[in-house]
Amino acid sequence: MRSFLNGPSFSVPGGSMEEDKPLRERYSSEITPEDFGTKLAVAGWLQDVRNLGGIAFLQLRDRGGVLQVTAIKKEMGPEGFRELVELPRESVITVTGTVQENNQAKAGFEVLPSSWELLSRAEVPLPLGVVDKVGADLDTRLDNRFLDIRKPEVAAIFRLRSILTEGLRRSLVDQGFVEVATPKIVSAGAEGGATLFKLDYFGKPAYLAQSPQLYKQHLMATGLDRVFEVAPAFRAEPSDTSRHLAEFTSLDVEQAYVRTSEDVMVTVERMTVDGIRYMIEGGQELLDQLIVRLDVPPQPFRRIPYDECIDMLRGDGADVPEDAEMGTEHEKALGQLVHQRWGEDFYFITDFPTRYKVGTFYAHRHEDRPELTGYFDLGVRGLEIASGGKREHRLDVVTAQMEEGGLRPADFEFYLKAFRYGMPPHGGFGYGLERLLQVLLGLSNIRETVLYPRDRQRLVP
Ligand code: AMO
Repeated sequence: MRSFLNGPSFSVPGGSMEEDKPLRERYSSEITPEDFGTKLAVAGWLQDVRNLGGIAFLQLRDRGGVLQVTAIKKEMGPEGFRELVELPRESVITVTGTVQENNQAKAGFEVLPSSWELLSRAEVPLPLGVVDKVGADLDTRLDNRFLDIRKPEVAAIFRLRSILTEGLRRSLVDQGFVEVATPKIVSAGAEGGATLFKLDYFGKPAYLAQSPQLYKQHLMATGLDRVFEVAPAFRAEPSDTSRHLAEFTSLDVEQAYVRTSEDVMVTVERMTVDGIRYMIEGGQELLDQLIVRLDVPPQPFRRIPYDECIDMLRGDGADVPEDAEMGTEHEKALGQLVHQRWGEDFYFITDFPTRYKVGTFYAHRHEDRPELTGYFDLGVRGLEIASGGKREHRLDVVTAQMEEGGLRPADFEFYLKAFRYGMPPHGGFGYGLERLLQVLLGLSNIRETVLYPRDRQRLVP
């Protein structure tokens, strides 16, 4: 610790009195007028230095914000002053000094240092500026993610993500769900072979889980009755888009004794509304920082049968071929139409035709109209956030649906076994956490919502 009021003192291993001092006693945001006149330790990154010769204004950034350290050459001595003001930007320092009111400083106070210590010297030049006005491209930002996240507006995304996740969790716990953890190294996929990551499991073929689908259904045969999981899901997505990741966080829910998919939609709706309300209440300052205005969506969310969605799109002049499923462009257009027509952003597309869900062997089909499933998607402003519905819980029917989808029931024996000895009717959904955050914060690329995104190009950092 450099102390220039009581003569120089240096860090000695095992050390001096100074060594016992905490590196930080307050975050910048915790300092109040009550602290004026007291001596405190603050710490963080040296964001900027304005050196006027005899006096220098240092901006010290920590998790809570930025505070000003005012260095006066006369008091520090020329050597100590020079050492401090010439430190490279983004070096980490701790400063002990007196807090003093100063209306010229942005925070309304400054710290007059009596000692400081360099904790980590930053190399020059920085691969990414933290306070630069001109934005770097996303790839440079992701390559230097630790620096990127030092920017308060980027950190805000991850703080909001944490609050949102907690809000969603709380809602599910309030609704009687139990949080579970299922394996991510699995023997069979549930969402089609095209996006499976294969791996070698002690000489046997295995896969990274695309979804906890088979396990969450399996758990319906255990009596836990209502389960949820927040965990990574892996998809070898063939193309790079702004809404797909190779590793995303899937919030999965499964509940027993559902009559129809409507019971599941009620859960989705309540969880979504509770989660957003929690984020608005707990994260208003962060939302303001990102200039995002959010309202709790009105309930109930509109339910629009798939066929009606197609009619709406065609009525608007879209070319939706008879035998093709709605594509991304159609989903986006539908989001706009729903907004224009009803001023709503959240809506369910219900009753997906069976022909588009043949791969989804676990979907329950309507008894009276087997050409339709009870499956739904939750759409938000043209982005699919969740999908789910009532499952098929009858062994013979689920086996037949598997075969129809080109799968071998023998590969799913562990799953089917749970259907043989008393499987209650059930339903559930998979919900993309990053997609929800992307749409709520109006981010153009889903990668913005992930600390270290994984896609076809990116395995590092
Ligand atoms: P689905 O495949 O529709 O359904 O996935 C559910 C939700 O997960 C999100 N999602 C993704 N997010 C980012 N990148 C991806 N590559 C990606 N793929 C999916 C979406 C999507 O709506 N087992 C079923 C769910 C169920 O029926 O319970 C399933 O996984 O938000």
